[in-house]
Amino acid sequence: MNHENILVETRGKVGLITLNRPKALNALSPALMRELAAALDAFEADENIGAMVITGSERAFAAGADIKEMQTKGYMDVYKGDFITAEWERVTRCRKPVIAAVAGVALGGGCELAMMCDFILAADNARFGQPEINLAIIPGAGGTQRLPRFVGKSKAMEMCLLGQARYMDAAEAERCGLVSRIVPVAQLVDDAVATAAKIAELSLPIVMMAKESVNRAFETTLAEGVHFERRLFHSTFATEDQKEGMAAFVEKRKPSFRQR
Ligand code: DAK
Repeated sequence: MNHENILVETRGKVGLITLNRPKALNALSPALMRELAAALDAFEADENIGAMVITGSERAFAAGADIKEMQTKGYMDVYKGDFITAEWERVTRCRKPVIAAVAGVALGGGCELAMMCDFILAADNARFGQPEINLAIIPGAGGTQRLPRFVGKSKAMEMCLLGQARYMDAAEAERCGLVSRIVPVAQLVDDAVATAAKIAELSLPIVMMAKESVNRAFETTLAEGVHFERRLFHSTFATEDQKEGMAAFVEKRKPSFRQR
């Protein structure tokens, strides 16, 4: 499929999506989000893909939703049209792992898109922020909800209330758990793809169960979450891959998973 706002490639078992609107610092237009959703659909359906990476340029992961496209919209436009909601939520519905590889700015919707992914690898030049308040709007793609879960109430509140006056650099983002690791900017994409490739070597159904179980932690009580994990854990013993994984360990060989 031809895309105008993203680049899509396959590296081994990894699907790599690069946001590509350089003149607008990868501002997230409805057209871009539609293309991103379509690319994710295709990778989700592709049996040869085990994990995905979303990245941007060295200057910008994404500078937010496209302000120029939003500028003239009225309440009835965004409410009745359910403003770009379906495409934005596509990332959160992926069952295969999705890694955000963030270099440069991840602002507003860009920060929110990164947080929708399963984890964030940050380049050493990454900067995160929720500047919506400076436009007299509030975060609209989960920023007020996901950010506190990552960084706690104080930092999230400060970022959402101070906007442009309170961006977070990569070191702080790693310190407070927003990103899993910092990588030199020149190595970011290769590192993210190598990380995704390691996941893609594993048993996909088991990877999907692990992802589902971690995500349940954000939606439920501890007791319910542990119960959910236990049920999934038990079900891993119904898979051929569990037999293979344990046999390979005992026989001191590399497992050959059949994804079943
Ligand atoms: N939208 C449109 N264009 C943008 C943009 C954006 N968000 N960010 C940058 N650009 C454009 C600039 O207008 C400029 O275009 P030209 O003037 O050259 O035509 C070009 O990118 C380069 O930007 P600058 O000249 O400003 O570059 P600088 O290096 O000086 O500054 C910057 C970089 C990232 C600090 C600055 O551009 C900036 O502050 N950008 C705006 C950041 C921002 O306010 N982001 C939040 C946007 S609101 C929702 C989902 C999501 C959202 C809402 C609802 N639903 C599902 C309901 C999200 C909302 C937002 O993200």
